[in-house]
Amino acid sequence: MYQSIAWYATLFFVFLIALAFSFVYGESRKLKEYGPIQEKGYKIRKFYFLGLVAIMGFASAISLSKLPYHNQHALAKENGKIVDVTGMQFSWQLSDENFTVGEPVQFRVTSKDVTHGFGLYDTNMELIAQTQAMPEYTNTVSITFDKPGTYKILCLEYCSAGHHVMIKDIVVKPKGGK
Ligand SMILES: [Cu+2]
Repeated sequence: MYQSIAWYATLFFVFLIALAFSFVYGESRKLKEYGPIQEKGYKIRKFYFLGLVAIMGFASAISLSKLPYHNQHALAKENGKIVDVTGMQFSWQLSDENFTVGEPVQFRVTSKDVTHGFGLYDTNMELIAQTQAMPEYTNTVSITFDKPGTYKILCLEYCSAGHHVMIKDIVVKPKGGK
């Protein structure tokens, strides 16, 4: 769903930009006195700037509060389980592969060889968590699975010929189920 929203929003804004360019192109062919146009332009610029600040401020305030990272980290620190993840050409190794709905999990991600990208996809193949898998570094990413099913870990960083086979299925069991 988010992908299609992003897609249509992008199309819409590209269209707006194209419209603005064609307007500017059309206007540039007319000969007019420069002074009044400049004055008008400065006025528009002020409103444009303030409008932009207002819109961006509003969008940031709304979207930042929806970022799950902080909550997820706090949850995982309290009672989450730690799973060490090692990426290598061309597979993923997990220290624990038992996952249950509702249990906060902290993935500690590193790499044995080159840089990989740890991408966790839900049952609808939507990306729900990601971090870099880098040799000699450990990056943590926390998540609480909210529905059972088969999730996938995919490599998000091109790491040579076998990159596309770096896929691992992980099965998340329902709460209380076996
Ligand atoms: Cu890789």
